[in-house]
Amino acid sequence: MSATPSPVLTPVLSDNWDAERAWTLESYESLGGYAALHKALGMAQADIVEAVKDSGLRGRGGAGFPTGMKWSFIPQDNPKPKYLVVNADESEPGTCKDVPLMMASPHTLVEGVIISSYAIRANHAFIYVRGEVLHVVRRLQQAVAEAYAAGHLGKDIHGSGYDLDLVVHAGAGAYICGEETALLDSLEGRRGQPRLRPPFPAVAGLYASPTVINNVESIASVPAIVANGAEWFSSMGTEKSKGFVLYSLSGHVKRPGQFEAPLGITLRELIDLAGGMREGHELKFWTPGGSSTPLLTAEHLDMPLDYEAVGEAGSMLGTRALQIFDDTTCVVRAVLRWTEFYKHESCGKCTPCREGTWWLVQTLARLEAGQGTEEDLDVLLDQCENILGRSFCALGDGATSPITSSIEYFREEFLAHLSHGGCPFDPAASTVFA
Ligand code: L3W
Ligand code: SF4
Repeated sequence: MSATPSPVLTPVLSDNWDAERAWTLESYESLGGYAALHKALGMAQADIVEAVKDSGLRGRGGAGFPTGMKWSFIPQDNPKPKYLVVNADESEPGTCKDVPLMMASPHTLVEGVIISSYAIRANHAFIYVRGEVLHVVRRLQQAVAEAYAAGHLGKDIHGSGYDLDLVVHAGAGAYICGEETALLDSLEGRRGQPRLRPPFPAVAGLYASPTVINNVESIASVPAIVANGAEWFSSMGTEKSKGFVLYSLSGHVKRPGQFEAPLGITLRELIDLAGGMREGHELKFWTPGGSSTPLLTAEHLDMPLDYEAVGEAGSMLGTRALQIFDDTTCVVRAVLRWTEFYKHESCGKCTPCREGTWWLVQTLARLEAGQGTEEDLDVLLDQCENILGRSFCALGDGATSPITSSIEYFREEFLAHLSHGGCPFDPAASTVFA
C-alpha cells in the first residue's frame, strides 16, 4: 500500500505501485521501465560501479554496508564465474518491505538485477525468495519470463554481447537463510547454516566464486540511480546516510503501510503520515528495524532515522521495520513472543545461541507469568551477556536486543509482573501480542 502524496515523501521505488497491473512488463515499460537498462548497457561496467559508489547507497537489508564498495570487492582478475544473489528471504519480525515491492513492481527488481549483474560482470543471477511467500515466487517467475521474452534477459541482451540468466529460487522457510552465507549454503542445496567469514562472499561465495549478495531494496534502487545519476540520489538523506528508503509502519498507528521517504526523517513525521497513533493512546515503545534492533521509546520521536543517529541512541536502523506499540502493550509479553521466535529459528550451529535462546525463553516466561524473582532480571541480563558477541552469527546477538533494551527502559514493568502475580495488562486492550 503506498502512502498518500505528501511533500515529505519521495516515491521512487513505490512510484508505480498504484498503476493498473503495475506488476506487468507492459505497465512497467509504459512508465519508463527498462530505460535505465538500455542506458547501462551503453556504459562501461566500472562507471556503473562508480556511480553506485558515488550515490552513497548503503545496503537496505539491515547492516547498511556501502553497496558500491561491496561491488568493487569482486576480484575481476579471478577467472571463476561471478554471481549476483538477491536476498529476498524477508523474515525478520516486523520487516515487510521487500514482499510488497516484489508483488507491486517485480520488474523494478528484475531491471536492477540485470544492471547490477552487468556491472559486476556476472552471467548468472539468483533471487532467493522466502519459501512461505509462494505468491511472490509466482509473481517473480512471471516477471522473469516476461523479461526473457522481451530480450531483457538471455543471450546478447539488446545486441550488447552481454548474457545473463536469472533464476528465482524459493527457500524452505528458515529465518536463518536470510543470513547471507546460510543463504548460499541453502542455494547450493545444503542445510542453511552460516559460514565463517572471512572469506566474505565477495571473494568466495556461491560455489566458492566471487558473489555479490544484496537485499531486494538495494538492487531495486539501482535503476533509479543509473537513470537519474549519483548526485540526484545523494542529494536526498543525511550526510552519511544517503537517498530514500521504504519505512514500514505497523502496529498501533491509524494507517499502517509503506512510506518511502529520505533517510533522516523522524518517527514523529512518519506517525503523522500514518494518521497518528490509535485514538486515545500514546506511543510506548517501537523498533527501528525489526525485533533484532534494540527497542526505543517516545523520547526518540524526533531522532533522525539514519544509520548514525539511531546507532548513537544505542540501537540500529536495520530494515526500517517500525513496529509501533502504544500504552496498552505489555513489553514483557512482546519480548517473550520475539524471544520464542529466535529460539525456534536458532539453527543450532553454536552453543551460546542454541542453548542460550532456550534459557532466555524459560526465564522470560517465568517472569511474564509473575512466578520469578527480582534476581531473574540479573539472570536474564547474564544470559544475554553470554550470547551477545559470543554467537557465530547475528541471530544470537539480535535475540538479546529486545531483552536488554526493554529491561533498560521498562524495568519497573518487569517487577510489576512479580508484585501482581502475573501480567498487569488487559490482553484484550491491545491488538498485538494479546
Ligand atoms: C567484503 C568485507 N564484504 C562486510 C559485507 C558482508 C555483508 C554486508 C554487511 O547482517 C544485519 C544484522 C541483522 N569484505 C566486508 C564485506 N561485508 N565486511 O557487508 O555485513 P554485516 O556483517 O555488517 O551484516 P549482515 O551479516 O549482513 C545484517 C540486521 O541486519 N537485521 C536483520 C534483518 C533481517 C532480514 C530478513 O529478514 N531477511 O533482512 C535487521 O536489522 O541483525 O545486524 O554482505 O558480506 N571486509
Ligand atoms: Fe546458528 Fe544461532 Fe549460532 Fe547463528 S548464532 S550460527 S543462528 S546457532
